Amino acid sequence: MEKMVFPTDFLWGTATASYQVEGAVRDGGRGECIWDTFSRKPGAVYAGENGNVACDQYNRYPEDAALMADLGFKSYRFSIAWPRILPEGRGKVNKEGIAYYRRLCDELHKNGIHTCATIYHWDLPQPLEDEGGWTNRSIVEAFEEYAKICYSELGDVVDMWITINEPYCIAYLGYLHGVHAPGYRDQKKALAAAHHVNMAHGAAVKEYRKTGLKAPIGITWNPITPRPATNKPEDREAADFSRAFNTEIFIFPCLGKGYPEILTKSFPDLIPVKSGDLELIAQPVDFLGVNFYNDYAAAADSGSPYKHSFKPPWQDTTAMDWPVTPAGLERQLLWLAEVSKGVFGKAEMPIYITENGCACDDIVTHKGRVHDKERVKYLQLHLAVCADVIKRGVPLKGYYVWSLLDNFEWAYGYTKRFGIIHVDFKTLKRTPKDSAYFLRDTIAGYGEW
Ligand code: GCO
Repeated sequence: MEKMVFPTDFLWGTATASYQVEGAVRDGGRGECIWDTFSRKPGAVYAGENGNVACDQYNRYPEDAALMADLGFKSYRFSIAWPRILPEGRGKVNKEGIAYYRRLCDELHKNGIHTCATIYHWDLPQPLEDEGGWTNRSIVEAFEEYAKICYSELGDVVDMWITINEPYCIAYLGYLHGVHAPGYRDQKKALAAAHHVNMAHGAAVKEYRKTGLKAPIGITWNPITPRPATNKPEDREAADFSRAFNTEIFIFPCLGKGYPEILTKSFPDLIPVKSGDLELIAQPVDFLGVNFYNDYAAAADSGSPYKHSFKPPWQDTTAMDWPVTPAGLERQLLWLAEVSKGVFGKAEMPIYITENGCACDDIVTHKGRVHDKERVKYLQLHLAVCADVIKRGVPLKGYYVWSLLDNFEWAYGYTKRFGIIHVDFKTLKRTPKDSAYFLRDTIAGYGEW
């Protein structure tokens, strides 16, 4: 069996997000967010579930930090809840919120764990959504104000910053497909949101540079880079369009390449760019974050304005019915390394996988074990790709498994388990799964596939 070999300084981490794990939504001075509202909307979330309790990490973070340390993880990617810091979205800072994240970071450091903070992972304060949320250009200044408070209050305990998690999901799941909060299905809103999310990222990085803080700052995308379903020209065109509409609209402006012409021609005037916007967006970052779960094949489909992507029938799927496509990760990392080469004058742009993992129908046995063999296999396949592309010169510097814990999987509620640690949502008991022990051994240098 071939051993997995990674650089000795490769950053191994686990990832979560505030609304998905913290709970305590009415404690510590936290304000309402759009997911509190969306969860109350009939039919929006499975069985009306919500993040009110989630994994109660707000109170149980010492136990979770100790679990990470026992498994040998070096970093923890969490997100800061905007409504804990600014309950009204702007204005009065909630000191209890600051205190929580300082406690969390201190506990992680006590366990020898590096802190990676995502400033925004979808829990927008409801008062800001009431003003139009990401469709209102004023959100850029609001996010800038919020980010500046994070830097000033937490800059001494955060070792790595991510401005925004998955602009695609914020703009398209929230305002185009309507399956995430706030739940609109409106192309004009979605494209305006896309632009304002890009601007907010740039504004936050620009302010960060003024602080003199030394920790690296970057952004996390979930690139969609489907392969053509066949070698027919129309399928190749469909794959190119899908990549432009779903991915390059977010990545290219941040890398200083502006919006792809195929989009500005397809949607004239729907991306509300004003003078200076593109310069603001293209602030130099220190790394790029990639969340990868799977990719698809794309085929021409005149019925779909966004072109048609689908799962070839022969591919395995996870409990989310997402295909298992490690070759897609290879294609995506090679593509991103290529498009980011030389950007901002950097010889290489470090890349981190800031999320990768899968949902499985996990069962705790009578002996208190979870034999999640499908997840171990998924991780083996995708880590094998990581080890391979590093050897081929891709500047991949770290890997965060999604997720540390089973948690609130947005519209699916608690029905989809992504954790390497099982959570009994009645008792909140944590049980490491076989995949946690597989990763422990891989981090220690004994992983195999
Ligand atoms: C995302 C989010 C996570 C999800 C995970 C599984 O990437 O969509 O960052 O919050 O829970 O991806 O869907």
